[in-house]
Amino acid sequence: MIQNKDGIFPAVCPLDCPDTCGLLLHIQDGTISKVEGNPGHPVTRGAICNKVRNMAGRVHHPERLLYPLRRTGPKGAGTFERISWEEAVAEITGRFRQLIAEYGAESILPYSFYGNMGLLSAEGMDRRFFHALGASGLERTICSAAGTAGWEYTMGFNGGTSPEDTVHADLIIVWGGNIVSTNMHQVIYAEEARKRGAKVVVIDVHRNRTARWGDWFLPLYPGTDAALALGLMHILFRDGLADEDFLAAYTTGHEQLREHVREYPPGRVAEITGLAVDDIERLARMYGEARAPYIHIGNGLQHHDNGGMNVRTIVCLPALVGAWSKQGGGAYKSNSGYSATDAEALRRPDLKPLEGIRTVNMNRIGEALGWKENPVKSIFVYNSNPLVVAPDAERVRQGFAREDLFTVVHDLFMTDTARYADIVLPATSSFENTDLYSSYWHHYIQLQEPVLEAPGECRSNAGVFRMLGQAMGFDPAVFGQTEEEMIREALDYRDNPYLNGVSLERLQKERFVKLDMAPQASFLQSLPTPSGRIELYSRAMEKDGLPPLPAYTPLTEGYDGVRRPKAGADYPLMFLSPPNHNFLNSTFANVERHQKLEKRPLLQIHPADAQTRGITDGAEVAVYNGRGSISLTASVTESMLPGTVISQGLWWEDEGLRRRVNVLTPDRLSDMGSGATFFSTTVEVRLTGGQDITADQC
Ligand SMILES: Nc1nc2c(c(=O)[nH]1)N[C@H]1C(S)=C(S)[C@@H](COP(=O)(O)OP(=O)(O)OC[C@H]3O[C@@H](n4cnc5c(=O)[nH]c(N)nc54)[C@H](O)[C@@H]3O)O[C@H]1N2
Ligand SMILES: Nc1nc2c(c(=O)[nH]1)N[C@H]1C(S)=C(S)[C@@H](COP(=O)(O)OP(=O)(O)OC[C@H]3O[C@@H](n4cnc5c(=O)[nH]c(N)nc54)[C@H](O)[C@@H]3O)O[C@H]1N2
Ligand code: SF4
Ligand SMILES: [Mo]
Repeated sequence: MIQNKDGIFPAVCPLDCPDTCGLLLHIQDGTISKVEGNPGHPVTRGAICNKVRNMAGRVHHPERLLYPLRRTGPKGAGTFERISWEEAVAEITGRFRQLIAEYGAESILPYSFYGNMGLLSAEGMDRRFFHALGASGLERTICSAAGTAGWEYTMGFNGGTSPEDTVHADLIIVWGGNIVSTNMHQVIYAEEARKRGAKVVVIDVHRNRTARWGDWFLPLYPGTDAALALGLMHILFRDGLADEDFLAAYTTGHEQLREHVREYPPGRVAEITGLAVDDIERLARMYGEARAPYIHIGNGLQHHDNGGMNVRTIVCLPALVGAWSKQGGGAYKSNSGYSATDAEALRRPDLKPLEGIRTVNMNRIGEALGWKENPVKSIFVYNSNPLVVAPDAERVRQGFAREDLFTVVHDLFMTDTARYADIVLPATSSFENTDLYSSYWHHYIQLQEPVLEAPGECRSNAGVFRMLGQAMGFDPAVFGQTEEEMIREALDYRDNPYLNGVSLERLQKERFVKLDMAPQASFLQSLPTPSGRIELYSRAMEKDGLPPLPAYTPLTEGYDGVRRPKAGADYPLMFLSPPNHNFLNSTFANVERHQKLEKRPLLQIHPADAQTRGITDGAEVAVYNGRGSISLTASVTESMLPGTVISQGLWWEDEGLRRRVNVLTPDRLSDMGSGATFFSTTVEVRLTGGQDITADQC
């Protein structure tokens, strides 16, 4: 029950961020007066980011949706009328029944991601509902699926070095991650390591905040990371810096790898990556001579055509030098494996009425909404804002504009996506619910209990799908479960020894409970790869039609086979669009305070590229390719490599302003894991003199 009183209450940050902070909410007269980091939380230690310090501005935003709405105007216009929950539920279940009778249940598609990371909000009643309905499945691969596949082929288990241990590393390589903005508590641990003498190396495609903080920044061309990792291996083997005992004890295929990396001498790697030979040599020596080198693998290098192989290749490095057996050494891409709960109990895939129900890849949503055969006739969006976050965004918008598509959007705000809905449902904020949170980085499980009264008629995801399940007449034993019952079932998971001792009772008392990390000590002895070892050579990859050894494959769009767009190409600039500091994906992009901090959507461009186009700092530019065009403000800066441009942050379209970066990004899938390839794209840029242009003019 809601405490409904003033005071200071523990809470959990619900956002899709590795740090999953423990918070303290100061509540006065039923509203949040202050948000601070919980000083008692062993990882948060009282520090939180600026985004969430301003969280009250989001939770109590005047534009929060409060009532169910029905569309009254054209799709996209944002005109709605208030309806009751009874009407909304009757309309949704009525339309679903009709569609099932006419087109089959697969014509209905859920679309969700981790707008709220709570297990019950993201993977609970919602999954049960769509399973029981027999709806199409969704491949939720928009974030880090490519890298997860690459990591798992190599390591088997979806987990690596423990965050707290990284204070013992003496070399920290931040590779394709902007952790100053995206994983601030790793920066705090790295600072502790630095005090003990560690060096921080940052490998990225532009001088981001993290590069400015690190000791040594190595700028390379997008999508060339695997070549660099292969070059480092070449030098490690060549110079006798490999740990032969470790290789013999814990890996497969090191002899084949040794032969293979002969093809990647520093000169060739320099040509591919744009780095200097001396820098490649120096980095290899630093890595080979470090006592406990640690690599943080970010998302930047995963959002590419070759994203899976980038991670697969980089994660061979710790094995080469035996870093896994040194405290603080090793690598991290995700630590989700340690905190895995009982997904089957929670999501109940057994409720599906049929085998072989089709799945739709969330990166291909634009295309899927255009399918003529077995068309998608209804889409139910929650925990996500696909019009802004999904690639090839203009095609996505066209799909959502289809008159015959019955669209439901459950959100806290009238997002760009919600404007296209037939029915909009108001969502609670996470602080109004009971939910369970695990981190994909640290090892603490946390419980959120409601500390705020839900405003208006807002309902949680669990509440909405429980109600819809009951209205559809689905099994009351499944759709009548309380949050507490679901949490208990999720935690009661014998297959994961790390969950040992984590219970609802303890969470209610202690708020955050550390996983039992004892099994990690024998991590190397029991890797769940086919061989039980780190697979430098992977037969599983071979079987799946992939190169069995780590490899460098150039990006596909417009490239010349090495790394540059082809000479004379229509779209000669590589375009990157990673997150910004003050938004969380597209969350906060509608909050004025956060907008002001980001000022405006920029296009960062190297002076040489700006000059040849007559572009000066602050000029309005059109950025375009075959998919569409957006308008940004140029920021001419040496932080970029020539031939690459970047726009950070997922801004909303917001009444016709054309600044959604995903208009330009491809919906191709990555080499493995069916992941997103947002950053493997090319564009051209030109001055607009403040005038808007249409896609046809490009
Ligand atoms: N402030 C803030 N924090 C966030 C988010 C946010 O939107 N804002 N989003 C959250 C989410 S969902 C995620 S997945 C994480 C993502 O956070 P990170 O793991 O930090 O990943 P990105 O920010 O996508 O990219 C990191 C860096 O990789 C660079 N990059 C792009 N291509 C390449 C390449 O080919 N090679 C190399 N070496 N670098 C490349 C990008 O330019 C960027 O500087 O952050 C989470 N935290
Ligand atoms: N160009 C480009 N595109 C990208 C990326 C990039 O780096 N570049 N990053 C990609 C990555 S890594 C990710 S993870 C995705 C993220 O994509 P999304 O998961 O769509 O993330 P958000 O944009 O934050 O949208 C989350 C939505 O969920 C809503 N929400 C929050 N809590 C709740 C709740 O309890 N219930 C309901 N019903 N709704 C809620 C929020 O208000 C918000 O509108 O974007 C991807 N898109
Ligand atoms: S967004 Fe990340 S750093 Fe900020 S409070 Fe939430 S979990 Fe902590
Ligand atoms: Mo993500």
